[in-house]
Amino acid sequence: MKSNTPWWKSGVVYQIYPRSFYDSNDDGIGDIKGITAKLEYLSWLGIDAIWLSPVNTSPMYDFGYDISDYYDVDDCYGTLDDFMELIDQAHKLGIKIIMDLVVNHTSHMHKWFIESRSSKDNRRRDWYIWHEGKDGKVPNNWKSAFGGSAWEFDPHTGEYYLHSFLKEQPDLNWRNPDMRKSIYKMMRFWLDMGVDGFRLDVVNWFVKDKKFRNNPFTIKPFDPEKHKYDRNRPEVHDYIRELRSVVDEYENRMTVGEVFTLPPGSPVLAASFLGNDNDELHLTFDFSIMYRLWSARRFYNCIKKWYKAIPEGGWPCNVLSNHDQPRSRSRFMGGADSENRARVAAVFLLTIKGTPFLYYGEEIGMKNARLSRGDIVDPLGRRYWPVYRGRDCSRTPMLWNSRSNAGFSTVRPWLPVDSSYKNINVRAQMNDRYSMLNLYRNVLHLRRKHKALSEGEIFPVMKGINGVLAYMRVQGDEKFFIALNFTSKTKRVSEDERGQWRVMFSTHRTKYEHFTSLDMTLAPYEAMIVMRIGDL
Ligand code: ISL
Ligand code: CA
Repeated sequence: MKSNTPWWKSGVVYQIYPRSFYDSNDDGIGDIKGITAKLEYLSWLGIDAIWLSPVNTSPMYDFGYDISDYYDVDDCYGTLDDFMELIDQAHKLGIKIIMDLVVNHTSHMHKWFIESRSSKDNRRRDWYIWHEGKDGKVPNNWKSAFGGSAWEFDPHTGEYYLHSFLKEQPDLNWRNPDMRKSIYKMMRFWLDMGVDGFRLDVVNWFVKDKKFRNNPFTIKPFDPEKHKYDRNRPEVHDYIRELRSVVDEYENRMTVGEVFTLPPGSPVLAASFLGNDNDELHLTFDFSIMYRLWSARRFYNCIKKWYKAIPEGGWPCNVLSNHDQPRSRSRFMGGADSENRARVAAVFLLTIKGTPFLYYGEEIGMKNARLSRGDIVDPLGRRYWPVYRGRDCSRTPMLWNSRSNAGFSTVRPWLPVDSSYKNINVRAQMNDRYSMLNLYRNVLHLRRKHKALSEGEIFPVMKGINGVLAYMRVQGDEKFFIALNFTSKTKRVSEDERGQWRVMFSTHRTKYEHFTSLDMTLAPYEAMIVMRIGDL
């Protein structure tokens, strides 16, 4: 029977940072052909969709998050033909392709901005956010996320333009209808080509206060203000509804929004972009878990708040790592326990309710690379070193095998390969049934086979007190019990549910072991998935 559930609810998305996945032409930079070459691997792994960080033409001040041509692919990644070939080959394997839509800002080298800054009466002047100075100074106290004022003076016309990030990333003016029309036209270009959807970069920052009021001032490292007026303005929702209607001209497409807030994260804000009755984005990221330390109780509280915030008809989405944060394996710490923790986290991510997003390398337990100042290319790391080392440590090349450069490239890669590659790599882990990689693969395949694990309702059983998290996933006749021991001690699990249960996956015991009640002892850091197979 074909299920009516859309693919983005039951599927698993795998994020690729294209620069670092696989280099097909030996220039040290990952590229589109490299991704196509590794599709077989991803299909073997069992993912359903790929989200590509930006591949559009860019001067790379922010490694692609500064786009100078929305209609083309950057030379360092290949050609438009390579991209079409990637879509084709991926679709043949049943894998969807999601593009990054970076439309809060463009590159300062985008032709729209070049026109906009050319004169005050240019037809594209108002496509960006221009303002005159105040008493010879910046218009207000808004700060760039990457440091300093968010305003840059442009001597040519004597006004300031707004940039929420680098000065090489001027913010677009979403209040301008012609600008929006051009964005929608560009989206249709990619949707017509067969792209399955978009990840919207900083979607909650698109609209700024009309009156340009000062933000209330509070002192926090890297972020010395509350973003009351330059982010999260209510009008943004009107534009997101408009954008959604463009995507809805096509079948089966998906949008996922990056709703960026500082720690502790905000599930309520993230959920607000799901709209009423599904009229805004299909999915949004809540980063609360990424900001939490390792703890069953904290993880439980995050998902509880997240689920509670999701509107009727909405669907959660869960993520442990991305290209902006330290890799989860390293964040969980735990020294010698870090691999065990990463395994528990993997089973958690793949069995809680919501669409999981994996970050390349997470499936082999990749760690943050140790980099020195000379290696750093991220503008954030260069600016704040050594207080903040930037994002390069989680963007290093994928570890494919134990050969030189971990099989990523035959020449020196753009960022160093992490020194752990002799032990942590795809090739070695494919051959080891008990590896992290095979854990991911097994659980991904189990999810595919049993819809309760992907689409089912979730019912908490043990809420993380005492280090154990346990829950049921239920759909139709299918019922699964998942138990996760977040600690290095054995733990007893006991739930009054008689019946015949069978172990479908465990980090510690053999598959198909049977239970007649849910009364069991978990080994340290054991994660297990059991299925109800009948009455007693
Ligand atoms: O990465 C950050 C600091 O660790 C965040 O402040 C980041 O700026 C925020 O997550 C927004 O990120 C997105 O937009 C940025 C880009 O640099 C990020 O890579 C992207 O994910 C500007 O486009
Ligand atoms: Ca290359």
